Amino acid sequence: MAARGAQARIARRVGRGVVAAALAGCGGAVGARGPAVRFPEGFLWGTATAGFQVEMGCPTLERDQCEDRGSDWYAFATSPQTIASPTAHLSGDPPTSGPGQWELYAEDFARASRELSNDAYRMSLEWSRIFPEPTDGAATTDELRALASPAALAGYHAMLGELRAQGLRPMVTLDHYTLPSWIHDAVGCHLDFASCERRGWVDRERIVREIAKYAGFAAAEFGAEVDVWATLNEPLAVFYPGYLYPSEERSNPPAVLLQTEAAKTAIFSMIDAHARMYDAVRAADLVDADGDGEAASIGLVYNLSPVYPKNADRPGDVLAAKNVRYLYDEVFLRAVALGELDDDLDGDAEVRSDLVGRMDWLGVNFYNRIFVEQFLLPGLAILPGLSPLTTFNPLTLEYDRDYARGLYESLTFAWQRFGRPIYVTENGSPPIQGYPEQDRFLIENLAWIQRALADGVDVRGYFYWSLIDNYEWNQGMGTPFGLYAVDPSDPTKRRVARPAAAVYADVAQRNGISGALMSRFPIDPRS
Ligand code: IFM
Repeated sequence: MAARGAQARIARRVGRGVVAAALAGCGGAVGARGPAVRFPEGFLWGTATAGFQVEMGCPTLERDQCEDRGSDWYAFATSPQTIASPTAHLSGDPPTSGPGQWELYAEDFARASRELSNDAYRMSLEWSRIFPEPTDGAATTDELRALASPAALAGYHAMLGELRAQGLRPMVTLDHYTLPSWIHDAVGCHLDFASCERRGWVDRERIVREIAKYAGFAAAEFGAEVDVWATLNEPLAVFYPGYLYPSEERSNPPAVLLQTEAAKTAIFSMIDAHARMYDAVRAADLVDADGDGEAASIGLVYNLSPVYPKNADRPGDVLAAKNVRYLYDEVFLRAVALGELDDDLDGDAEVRSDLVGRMDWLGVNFYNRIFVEQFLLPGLAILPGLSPLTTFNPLTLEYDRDYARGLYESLTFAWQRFGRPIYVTENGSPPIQGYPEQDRFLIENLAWIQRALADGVDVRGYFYWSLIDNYEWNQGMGTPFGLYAVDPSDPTKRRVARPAAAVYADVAQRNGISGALMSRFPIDPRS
């Protein structure tokens, strides 16, 4: 994405005064004085969503026009067997109670553009919506097009066209957790992991081949509308709650416990998938949609959480933190960013040439830091190759959600270690007990990004998670992250701005944090 000039930013924002009236509590009239904290010219401001979480629940569209029931997540979240399973940790909320963005996208994008003064938007395509049937036999784009759902293609073209019409640069995630059921039998694998047949990320050869085809097809189909592509979202949140420790905090199909070999296979499948998706998008997206001279900029979205020992005086905890840090922050990113693959997780990696040079940017998602304790069954820790997967006790793993400095730590770590431009692709807090207040969280995190920028980290943009309340995976509609609240039981799916929306609008409009906001949320980002 090219940096925009100041004039373009000002011109685009003329007439977008919708939030001004709401800013009394945020520092007075926009433009009355410059921001106390400024972001670089051309810094992108956006929000992030994912298809499965926002598309379904349309107020007036026929169900079969709105709903995509073809994904593993749909099957996992709606099957009576998984809902009843204590190890699936499902809320029981149907994904069809979502905010209905498949129908309401135009008003959502208008909100992001006009009310929030955003200039970018992160969304995802649903693989199972585009390809409801297997693609195994198809080789060419034409053969794939014959299998693609015309309604899905038309729907995504309409969304992308609307984003661009609203002045929002699309960042498109190709795979945000969900897989088509024809490649992953979420229910069967949850109930009987040893003998299920469609094994998703564990069927390494098949999934890498098919997801690369899908990525190439999407890039050919939507390349004239999209330049910024993310291959996968948060691989860690796929293999960890999928194959090691599903929990109430997060489960992911197949949600099986301590399947370390499968977890390893899933990690290496996703590493291969990223590289092959990168190649496929690079080959297929030849159109420079935003005129910056680059047809495709391809990255990966990764969730980083600084990891600390629960008790720094206990050698077991210190070792557990070291291993978890290695597993969480190093194994995957080292492979996709540097091409260095540690294929037995022993800490030694070898360069694999077909992985090198396949990350144009890194998306950092930041929500919390983690405290870990040593694993209470020490025998497992000494099995060769398994120690990073098992040397901590998930039951005592603790999340600290009120630690904005962790974003700074994550950004500096990623920059120093991998040296790629960074977008903060997700960061947010739901306005519920146990989480920091949304507006304070936002400002504190932005202040720490500012410090990272001042220290030379190449951060190019920020995407708040999320624009609207949406389907929070196994937690269903009960963990609402939106800047706009959506009541799932309201048939109109009306969006209602939360106070943090005005705060974010103020920041985006100024391209900085006002003195008033800095003093309302007094923090010392230098601490
Ligand atoms: O809702 C999720 C999103 O899908 C991935 N990152 C974390 C968010 C909040 O839990």
